Amino acid sequence: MKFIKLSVMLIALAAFSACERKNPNADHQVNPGGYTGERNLPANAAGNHNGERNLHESDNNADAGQQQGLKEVPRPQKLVEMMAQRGAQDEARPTLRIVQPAANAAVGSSIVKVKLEISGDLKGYQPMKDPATGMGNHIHVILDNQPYEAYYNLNQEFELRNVADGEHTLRVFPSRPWHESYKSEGAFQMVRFTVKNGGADATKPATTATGQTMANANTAAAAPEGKDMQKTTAGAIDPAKPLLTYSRPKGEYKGADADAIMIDFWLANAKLIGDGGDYRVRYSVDNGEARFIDKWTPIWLSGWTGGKHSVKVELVDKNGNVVDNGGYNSTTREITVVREAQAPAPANAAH
Ligand SMILES: [Cu+2]
Repeated sequence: MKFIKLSVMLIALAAFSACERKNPNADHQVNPGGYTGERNLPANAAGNHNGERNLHESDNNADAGQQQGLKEVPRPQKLVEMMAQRGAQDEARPTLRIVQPAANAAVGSSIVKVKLEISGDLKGYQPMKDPATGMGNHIHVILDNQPYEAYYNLNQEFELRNVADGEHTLRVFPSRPWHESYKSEGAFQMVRFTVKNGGADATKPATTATGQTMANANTAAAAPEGKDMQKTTAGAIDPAKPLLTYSRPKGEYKGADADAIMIDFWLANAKLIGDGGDYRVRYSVDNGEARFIDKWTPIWLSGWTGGKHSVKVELVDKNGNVVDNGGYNSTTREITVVREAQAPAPANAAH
């Protein structure tokens, strides 16, 4: 029995590494975030090259009947390499200041201009979009509890457009090109403000989140970055209470980017139990089994099937109760995963 297990393991590992070697595109992906070790992993395939899972299970029936077998995987190698190329940037301790809107400001327009200042120990970190790749360091800007928007050029204001009348919260924190947030003290900032008689168009459809693509990606420098907002108002947030800010995943994941999808969040006023505190982060995908994150670091999950998925991330206490703070500590987002296998076959493809 032991021998059989070992053989299965060795075969699995061999297939796994062969698969990695055969992957000539791995080094040419423009988009980071791709975990190149398990490309094209079928969700329920028996005898697949899912080496890790086979190590722990005597057969493959554990996921039978389930839609997908998500499992935690290490930080994708692509990101490890990018971090090495970035020098000391990932050890930076950036600090943000929200210059505008001022705390408790009343804004008489549906276009709310956001002005930020970055300082702290930056170690070369600077938000900026690389025109060639459309990527770069950026700030995550969050109105109320909507999906974040990416803000690259702090020399220009960012516009939150079509913001509804009423009270709002604005949350910001710096992020890496692959959307992993900086978690040092002072990186996260939040203000509350009110829009009065702003004249937002309530009939305007809510903006669809587009992941990494900004609407004005290719326009001239004169056009400010910005985005139409959904019609929301602030939760009843106590800024002194534990607060989890949902950041990733968001939008659409394609190709190698869908192989390992990152869950990342910002924690204020709360320490997780693995960091010596009292709280846990609970997540579930497609209303499936709840799992826990007990240290404040991003995690990566592989094994996603194509299609839409819901991701729920919550801040809970030791008893598993959601910590109430204006409703922001339990957030569910829908993401879309496009698997390569789903791409329409060329017309002349034999099979
Ligand atoms: Cu981002």
